[in-house]
Amino acid sequence: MKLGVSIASHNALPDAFVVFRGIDEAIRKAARLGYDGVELALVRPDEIDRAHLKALLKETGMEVSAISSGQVFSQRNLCFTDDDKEKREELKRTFCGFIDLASDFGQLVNIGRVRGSKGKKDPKLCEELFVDMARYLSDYAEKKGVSLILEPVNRYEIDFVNNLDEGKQLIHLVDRKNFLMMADVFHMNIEDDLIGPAIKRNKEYVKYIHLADSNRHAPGKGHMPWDEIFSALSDIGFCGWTTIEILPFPDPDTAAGNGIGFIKGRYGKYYN
Ligand code: LER
Ligand code: MN
Repeated sequence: MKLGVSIASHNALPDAFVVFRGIDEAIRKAARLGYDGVELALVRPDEIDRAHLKALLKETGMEVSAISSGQVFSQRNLCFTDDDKEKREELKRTFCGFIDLASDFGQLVNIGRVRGSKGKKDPKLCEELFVDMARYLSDYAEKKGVSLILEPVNRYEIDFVNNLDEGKQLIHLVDRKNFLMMADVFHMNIEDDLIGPAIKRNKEYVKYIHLADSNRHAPGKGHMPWDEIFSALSDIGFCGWTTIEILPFPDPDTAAGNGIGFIKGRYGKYYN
C-alpha cells in the first residue's frame, strides 16, 4: 500500500476537508514527513500548472494519489443529479479537465458529494441523471486510462449513496469497467454495518481508501477499529492508496505528523 495526504489550494474553504493548503508547500511538507503522495482536492482543473507540478513531484519524489472533487459541489454548486442543461455541461467540462489531469497524475478521479442530493426530487430521475453523467464521463476517462471512484458519504452530508452496498448497486447500474468505488472509513463508521466485513464483501470494487479517525481527526485520535480495517485490507490483497483526509487539528503539521506516525508505526508492514 501507499500512504497519501489530502491537500488543496490556499483559498480552499473549511469543507474541503484537507490537511494542508497551498499546493507547493504542501507537497514539500508531505515529502518531508514521509508520505508517498498527495491527493489534490480541486475546484477547477486550471488550478494546476502541469509542467510545474511534474517538476515538483520529480524533485520531491512524490506522486499524486488521486484528484478529488467535493469542492466542485460545495463551492460551485455543480452536481451529477442536477437537471439544468447548462450546469450539466459545466460539470462535464470540469470533470473532463480533471480526467485529462488524472491521465498524467494518479489515474483516479473521485466522486463524493459532487453526485448531489436527492432531496425532494424523484429518486428514479436522480438515478437516471447520475447514470447518464457517469457513463459519459467513464467513456471519456476510459480512453485516457483513468477510473472514476464513487465515494459513499454519510447521511449528514448527502442523502444519495451512504454505504458501500449502495455504492455497489449504483456501480452495477452504471455498468462501466472503469467506474468503481473508494471507501472512506470516517463515513463507513457512521453508515456501514461493520467496516471490515463491508470492505471484504465489496472487494472487487474498492480501489482507494480515505483514512480518518472516528472524530475526523488524525488516525489514532479516536476509536476507529484500525486493526479490523487493516486486517480486511490485507485479506483482500489491497495494494493501492490509503490517503489521510482529516480536519487539520490542532494544526496541519501536527495533524499530518500524527497521522503518518500512527499508521506507519502500527501498520508499517503493509507499506513497502
Ligand atoms: C467528504 O466528507 C469526503 O469525505 C470527501 O472525500 C467527499 O466529498
Ligand atoms: Mn472522503
